[in-house]
Amino acid sequence: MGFTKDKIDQYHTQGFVRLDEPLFPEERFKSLEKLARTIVDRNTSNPHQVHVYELIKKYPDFLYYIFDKRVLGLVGQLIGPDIGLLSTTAFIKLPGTETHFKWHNDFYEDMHFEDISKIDTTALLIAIDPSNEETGCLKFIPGSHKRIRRKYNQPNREDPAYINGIRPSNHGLDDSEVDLTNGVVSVDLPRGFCSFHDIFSVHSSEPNKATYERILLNIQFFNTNIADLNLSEEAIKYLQMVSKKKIHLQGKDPLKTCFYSMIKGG
Ligand SMILES: O=C(O)CCC(=O)C(=O)O
Repeated sequence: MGFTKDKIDQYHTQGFVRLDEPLFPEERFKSLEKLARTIVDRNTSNPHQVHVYELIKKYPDFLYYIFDKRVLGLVGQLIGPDIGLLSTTAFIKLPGTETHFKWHNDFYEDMHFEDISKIDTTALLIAIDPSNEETGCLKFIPGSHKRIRRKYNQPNREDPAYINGIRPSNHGLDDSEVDLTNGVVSVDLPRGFCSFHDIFSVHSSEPNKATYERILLNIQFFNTNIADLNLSEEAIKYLQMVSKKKIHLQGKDPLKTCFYSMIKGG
């Protein structure tokens, strides 16, 4: 298993790519699916906005699948062999709800933005349920990962998503930041399939119109080999501070892991 050269080129040009085969053998996927289902019942206090952040803190068994050699092999093809874990989130869209995502990317301005944004990152999406037109699959704007600074709408404090502590991306990018002239690509994922996107890729998704729940796991990784990036001393100190308690997965670990807290709500 692995990406062909064309697929890797597509990832770098367009900012996203789908693996055209299931991520795991069926038995392994079934055990991941069973674990993923257990989180739904415990996290539905607001059925319209169901995101479970810091998944591995609450459900450490997910790590077993993240350390899988297939996963690390694919990540390595996209961002290199030195890999840290950035964030783990489950996105659940219950049937009959309005949960959806306006155009956004997964990185918001924070301290040392210029430095931090030089680090290669990728987000793995695993479809526990089919992610398609009916359930509201992700739509990407090809090439949008090449621009990193973007302006967001101001959060509306009356919005239930805001009250529920949801990340700023839910309020969506300012219209001036959404350029659809290159078209939009829907990435359809059958059950058990996966895709990767650069976390600067602009994407959105519609509500789930099916009669069943749709769970999508989003696992973000970063390249821990930052030695050649010429980061400022302040940024390195900052990264060292925030990375102490994070998880190193493979290869070099110059920072003793990651910059998770740079990503709001990760
Ligand atoms: O759950 C969805 O449909 C959207 C998820 C998303 O925006 C993301 O994974 O960054």
